[in-house]
Amino acid sequence: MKRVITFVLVLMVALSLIGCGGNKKPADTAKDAPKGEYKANLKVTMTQVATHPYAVGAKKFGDLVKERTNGRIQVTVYTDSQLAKGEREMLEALQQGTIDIYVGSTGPVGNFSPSMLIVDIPFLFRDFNHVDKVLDGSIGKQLLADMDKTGLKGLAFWENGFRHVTNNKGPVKVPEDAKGMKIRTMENKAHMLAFKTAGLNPTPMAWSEVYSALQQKVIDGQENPVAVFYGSKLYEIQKYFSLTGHVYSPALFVVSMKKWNQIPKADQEIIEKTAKEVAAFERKLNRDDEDKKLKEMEGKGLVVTRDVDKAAWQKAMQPAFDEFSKQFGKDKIDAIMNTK
Ligand code: EAX
Repeated sequence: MKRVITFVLVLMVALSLIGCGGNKKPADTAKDAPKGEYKANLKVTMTQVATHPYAVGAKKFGDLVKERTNGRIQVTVYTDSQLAKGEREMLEALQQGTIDIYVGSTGPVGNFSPSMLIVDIPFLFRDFNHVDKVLDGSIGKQLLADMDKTGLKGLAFWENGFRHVTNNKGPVKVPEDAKGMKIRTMENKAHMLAFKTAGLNPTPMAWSEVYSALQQKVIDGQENPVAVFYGSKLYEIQKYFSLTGHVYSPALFVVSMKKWNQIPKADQEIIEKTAKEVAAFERKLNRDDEDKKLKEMEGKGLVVTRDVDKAAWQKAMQPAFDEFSKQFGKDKIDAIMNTK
């Protein structure tokens, strides 16, 4: 009997030691926390104003995630480049884990995840239908997956839009009308080469510096979709808007991988599903009132050139298209261009 009691006591002590020194992760690792315990307030950064589709979409995302996590995960949207002066700096902050979420253009993303640069090649996308087929299909899925190794978790393609040239010198129909113009571009190699081959003088700059650079005539023009130009009131300091549509600029909903890895799996699924769901809402919002915004700005004195010679712009930017087709490979370019 004595031996049995001793055996049971030894067994109990042994088991309790395994419990302490075992390899069980501490319960307080957020990822392991039971779904009901994880709480966070995710900071969203963007260059755009509160009325831009990025911000309206981000607010909708926040409302849905809060509702779907019973208030455990809140979202705060920081517009107007409050958290960093430009999109490249914002993406660097996500890599460091100091900002949680980025909503912005793919423009600078190619500097972090090289395969993403393909979407910024001039005259690659035909129209919005073509855009949606490519970005919501296997090509878009792979471009997002390629980002994982860069410390950036790309969850969904939102929309910036077709980019158009604006300037202060005169109406622009063909590239010769803009010859030598100092045009602000994003920090994007494809855009810079495209404008160089078209005879302009590309000047990369953070978005938050553009308004004053135009005002002080450090640059003659810039290029952006209607909603960006309208939201930042560039019609106050830019007289001519030419519907060149030279590049389709996707936007991205990106989470810092450092933050992503702290979020429990079930909450990650809610966040990813919601970001993808809001993509359709944000793209529609961006597309629906482009004409209305243009007409409103014409009423304020903006001169809109609608009969741009797009073929001339495409021909002038062809060397840039050819250069990047070589870099990415004809098969990848054809896979996008042949998507019906
Ligand atoms: O993402 O910097 C740019 O020109 C972008 O189009 C803008 O920040 C919106």
